[in-house]
Amino acid sequence: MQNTNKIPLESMWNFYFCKKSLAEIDVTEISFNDIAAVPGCFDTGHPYFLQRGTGCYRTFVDVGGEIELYSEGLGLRADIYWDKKKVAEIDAPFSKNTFRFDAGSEGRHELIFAVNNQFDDGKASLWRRDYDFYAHGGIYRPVTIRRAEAVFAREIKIITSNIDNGEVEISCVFDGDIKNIREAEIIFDNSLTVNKLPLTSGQGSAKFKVPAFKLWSPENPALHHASIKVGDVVFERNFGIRKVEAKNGKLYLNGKKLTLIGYNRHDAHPDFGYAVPTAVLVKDLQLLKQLGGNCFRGSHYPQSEEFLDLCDRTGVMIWEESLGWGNREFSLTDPDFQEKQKRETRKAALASINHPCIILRGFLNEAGTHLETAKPLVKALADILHEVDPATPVTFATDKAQKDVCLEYVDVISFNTYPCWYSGNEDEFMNHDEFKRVMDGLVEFASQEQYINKPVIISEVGAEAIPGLRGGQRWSEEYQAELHEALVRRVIEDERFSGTFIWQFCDARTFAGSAAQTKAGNFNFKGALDSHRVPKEAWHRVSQVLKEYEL
Ligand code: ADA
Repeated sequence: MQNTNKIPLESMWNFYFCKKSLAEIDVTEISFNDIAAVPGCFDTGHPYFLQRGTGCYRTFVDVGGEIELYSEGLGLRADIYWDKKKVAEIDAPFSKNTFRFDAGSEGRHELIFAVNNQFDDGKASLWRRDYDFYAHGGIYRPVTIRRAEAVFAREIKIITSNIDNGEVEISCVFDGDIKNIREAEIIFDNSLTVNKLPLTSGQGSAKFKVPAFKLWSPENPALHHASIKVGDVVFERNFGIRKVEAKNGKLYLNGKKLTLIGYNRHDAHPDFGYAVPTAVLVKDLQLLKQLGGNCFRGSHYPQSEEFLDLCDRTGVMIWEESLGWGNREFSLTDPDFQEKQKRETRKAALASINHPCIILRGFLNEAGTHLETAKPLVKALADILHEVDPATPVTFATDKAQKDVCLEYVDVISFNTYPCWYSGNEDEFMNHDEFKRVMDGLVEFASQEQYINKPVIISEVGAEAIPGLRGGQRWSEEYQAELHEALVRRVIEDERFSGTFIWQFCDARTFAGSAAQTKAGNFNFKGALDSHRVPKEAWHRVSQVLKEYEL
């Protein structure tokens, strides 16, 4: 989104909660009796703690004429009202949406977000009650309002085409008053050269060499900037020049073999839900870099613009995926679920297309990919990601291991596996033979001819550790530390692996009574840090192990 014409919005809105569905809400009858922060989740604390219903947020905006309202992400769904009239609906959590509409005459207008967090138990539900992460209600990410320009961008993609000469391909789709527009003028990094991109019906793509280019890498996360002028409107975009390859069974970044060592990270905090403030985002990146880690998997949903910008700037590599978790056949074959998955996967990839930190794109975590009936959707989603972002390898995390029948559609094989936690769970103490048996089995499977050229990642592995519990037995901090150490050593020393994302970065709220293996105390305690980012023994152990290797 360009940075001009932005209308400042309050960070404190009026608020009203009720245990009704969106359909039952009549915004003309709401008496706003409370206040709430935006972004913010209403169910993280008293008096709405873990309540389910509709939180109505209201603010006032001084504007008029055609406007663009950008909602970067909320959950689980919302109806948006302007002066008591519904102007938009959002039916997908974490979905990035822009709405253009006439705000009416210049003056003060009322904006209401009615946000609902009740479960949809239907086949097409994008957040089922058995998902192992808490379905918070709230406006997770920023809401932005701008005065609409005559021309607006549906797509601006800046994709690296040659890392040797800094060449990028810029592809644009503009809309609005484009009938007399024949070209866009592009300036890189405030250089004096004006590059011309021919446009036909608002669309066009061309290759340009970026002057004095620098490659983006974890060690040197160099960023570039493009000002793209179309008519009188200027679109500003940051981007990076980098090349990610999945070939010969390994991952490469800018021609150099990659070993990913990092964590699965929920963009969550017990006090803020999914509306994680900047200070926590920076803290998480600082902790990972201090440890010697180099990546996060954004499990299991699209990441915030802010977090991706920070990862671009700090060189932390990201696996981004659209929202899906353990979806079974009845969803995977449901046309409505398929349409939502395709729509949201495309939308998420397009929204984050210019972030060089994203080195893997995925979808459908632990879906029923052992089923032939899963193939059409898996292929469709992989095709969408390859079409939207041809420069980033595609994967999905499977827990079906040797039974998976959908790996042909992706560039990278990613195994979620829990040796010595879900398998071998009769052992009180870490069973290294069991760990080796499981890992050897995955290597053998992935070394078959049809898979040998695909890189392999251990996308999840871990154990619960109750903070402070000691003794070396299951659920203790030492048990988790021993497992994380065994994993990191195996992944670094075994040529067949290109890396691992340990499950998980920090403890995160889930559900006690769902199919999510009934987690103790409503938390998933597999974090290497507790939910307030205080290290457990496993964090220190991995830090020590990483110092032994020159990654
Ligand atoms: C799965 C899932 C994670 C988490 C993990 C666990 O692999 O992908 O979201 O639920 O298991 O803790 O069991």
